[in-house]
Amino acid sequence: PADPFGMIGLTYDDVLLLPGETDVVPSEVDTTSRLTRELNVSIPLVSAAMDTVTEARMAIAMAREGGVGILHRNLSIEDQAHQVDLVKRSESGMVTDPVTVGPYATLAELDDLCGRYRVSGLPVVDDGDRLLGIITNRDLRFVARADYERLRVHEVMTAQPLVTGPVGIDRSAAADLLAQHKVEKLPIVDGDGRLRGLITVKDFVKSEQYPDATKDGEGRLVVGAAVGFFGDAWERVTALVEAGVDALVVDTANGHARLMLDMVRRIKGDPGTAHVQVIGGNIATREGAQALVDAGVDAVKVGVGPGSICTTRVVAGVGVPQVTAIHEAAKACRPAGVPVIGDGGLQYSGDIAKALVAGADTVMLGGLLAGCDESPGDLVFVNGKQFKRYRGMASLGAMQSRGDRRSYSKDRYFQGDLSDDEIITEGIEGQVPYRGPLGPVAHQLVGGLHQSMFYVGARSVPELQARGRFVRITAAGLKESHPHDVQMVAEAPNYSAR
Ligand code: RVP
Repeated sequence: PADPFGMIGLTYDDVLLLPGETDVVPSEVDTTSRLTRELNVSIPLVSAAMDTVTEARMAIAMAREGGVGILHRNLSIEDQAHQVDLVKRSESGMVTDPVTVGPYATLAELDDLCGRYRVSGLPVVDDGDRLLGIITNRDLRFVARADYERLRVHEVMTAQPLVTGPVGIDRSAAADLLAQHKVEKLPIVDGDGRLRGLITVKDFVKSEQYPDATKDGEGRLVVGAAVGFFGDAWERVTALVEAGVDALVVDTANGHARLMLDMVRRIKGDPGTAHVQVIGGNIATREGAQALVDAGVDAVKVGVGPGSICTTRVVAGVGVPQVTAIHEAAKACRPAGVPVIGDGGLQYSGDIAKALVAGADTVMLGGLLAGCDESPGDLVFVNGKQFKRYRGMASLGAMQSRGDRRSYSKDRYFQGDLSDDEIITEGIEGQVPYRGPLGPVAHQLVGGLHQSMFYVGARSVPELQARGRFVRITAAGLKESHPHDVQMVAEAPNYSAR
């Protein structure tokens, strides 16, 4: 080509947003945005499909805050499908397919089930799904642990007649019944006495506590999950869809790959899976985005190499600085009405608005969320300070198999055919400061976005995308942007020096 260097690649630290005329108050802005063609989120944040970031706990917390979590795929198919199940059952107006127990199960088996699904009690049904009773903490309070192997559910449960509701009962009638009878769980039964759902007090409290939660048509939390396209990938797709997943991310380090496009078409074309939203990625060019749009994706995920734990750009010498990558991808996605997810490289809340103005509709976060309580992994203490482990999915730790646990992370980087000692890593293993629960962390991130929108004079995300303008800065400008010439003496909730 005449000009082998083409365009200049810019990233978050290369640009700032221009302040503009405004009559917007930060607290009044609306951060609702499009995750995919058919799914909206009230905060434009997505937690990364990484094994140190998103399992069910994080996905539940993210959806409650109004964003969404993408369950990582470095798990067996059953385990990942179970994670979807945990999120879908976590809370809603009504659980349509509640976990149940049979009358002849032992209390030890019941205890196992409750632990596995993190619930405090279960409806008891016979083989024909007819409701026999309910067994909760209350029934178990005076039973000695030593008797758990011996006693069976029917000996301890609260048996019929129970307070139940009819199929189709509305929210307020259900709340009235729960209050009137001072019970915590309301089984929903049909005319034949068959269990058809369960409504719990906890769900009512939760839905008041999290008014902006991301929910599906049945009031269940929305969740996404990552899949690949090698080996048993189709089995994974169908298991996740069966478990009720709302969005599948066909997840690879190079989304501009023929196999990737085939998988997108297959999911979109199969009557059993076509109703699920499909996100494709990652790409970092306009052509890559166009190929995904043409294959029929419902959102495009952008990012090759910006991740805080990623070494692709040094190991392979490949990538596009993230603001330019998002901007280029949006050129293909915008005209087609396909939302863009800016994945990786965000260091501070201000980067969210920069991503949106560059052309993203949501951003995916790894490092900024890995320090939260809800991310997998224990706290580590180093010199009296608390950290949590955070590693790339292309790090040695994530790509190596352990015991009989196979790594599904290898094929994200097209290295499924390499043995463990041949792996070419493209990521590192590290740690990030412990940040406590997600709630306050999300509050600071979204609060920063509110401030951006106020400065730009935008009441909504589409307005921000339309009005926002960049100024390119130099290294001196970046130095000026950060605190300088002062020693920090107190910790700020949303700033730490890198
Ligand atoms: P960050 O938020 O900057 O920590 O980046 C997270 C993103 O990095 C992920 O969503 C993923 O796209 C990418 N990633 C994950 N693992 C690796 C790697 O090992 N190279 N990169």
